[in-house]
Amino acid sequence: MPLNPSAPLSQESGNHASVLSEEVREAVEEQRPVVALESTIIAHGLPRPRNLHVAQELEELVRKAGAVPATVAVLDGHPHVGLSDAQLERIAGDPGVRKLGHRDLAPALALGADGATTVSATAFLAARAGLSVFATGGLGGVHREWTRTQDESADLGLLARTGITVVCAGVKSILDVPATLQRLETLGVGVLGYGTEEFPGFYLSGSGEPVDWTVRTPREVAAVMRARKELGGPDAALIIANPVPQDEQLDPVVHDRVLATALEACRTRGITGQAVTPFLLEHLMRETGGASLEANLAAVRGNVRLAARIAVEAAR
Ligand code: PSU
Ligand code: MN
Repeated sequence: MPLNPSAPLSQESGNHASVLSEEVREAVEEQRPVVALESTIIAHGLPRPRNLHVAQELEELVRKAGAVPATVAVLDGHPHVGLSDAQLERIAGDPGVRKLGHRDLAPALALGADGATTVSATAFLAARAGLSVFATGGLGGVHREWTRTQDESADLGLLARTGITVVCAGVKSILDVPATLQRLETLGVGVLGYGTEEFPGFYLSGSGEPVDWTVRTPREVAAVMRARKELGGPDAALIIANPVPQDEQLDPVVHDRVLATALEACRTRGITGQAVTPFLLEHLMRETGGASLEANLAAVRGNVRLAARIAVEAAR
């Protein structure tokens, strides 16, 4: 094994090009708890310079809970699992960093690009690096305009064939939540409500949609992960849907009003493709005077804390 953490490292199950930080590599080898963190939320989901502070804070939350943080990103065409402080600063500070879904990884590697990884690309790289727990804010999903745009996040298809546990506050409420839940069912992706019988609503504690299964402790989540392993599958993700605390959610009335104007602005300005989600998040942040950002951050913090506790429990 090369000791230089910046040298590309082949993983046991093939010639995966991912560079694991030394800390992450050791933790994986020793089967200690590790939590994967995505970087698109840092580069494209939060305003600079607060995004860097958040990225650092999230890593700190993982450490405090006794796990190793592994933020995932592509730098100079190398997929990194676990970033140094300087690498995290690059992802947070450079406006030229691209947004990479899993289909973008091969071109980004071949062309030596820098990129932040979405849920789909992060789950792909994290699972291949041997990680089993991942935390984010809200997943991508089926957009409300789907009949016109056919916009469904690549997150769903990738999660359907990647056996990783993803802690999130549901799917972003800018989406068609019932349609997304239906797609997750069709795709065979497991959904567990954490301490709730209602699927969370990202900025809101609840979406109004029920979940079929409820778990209440990290130990219960770890037991589900173990049962899935014993069964030998299915090879789909397990979503732990963890609501933002009620006293930190966005005011539902404000949410509904501002969301309507955001969707309208997206339509009239002809925003499409990868730009849609960052546009909507940014619009909501501006029009709520920053309140949506605070709710988003509260959700992410809660998810990262819970993911670390699950990773600790799963590593026992
Ligand atoms: N969660 C957040 N903020 C974000 C995202 C998630 O709180 O910015 C990102 C994730 O990286 C997710 C992506 O994968 O949004 C979905 O983008 P799209 O809808 O274009 O697939
Ligand atoms: Mn999309």
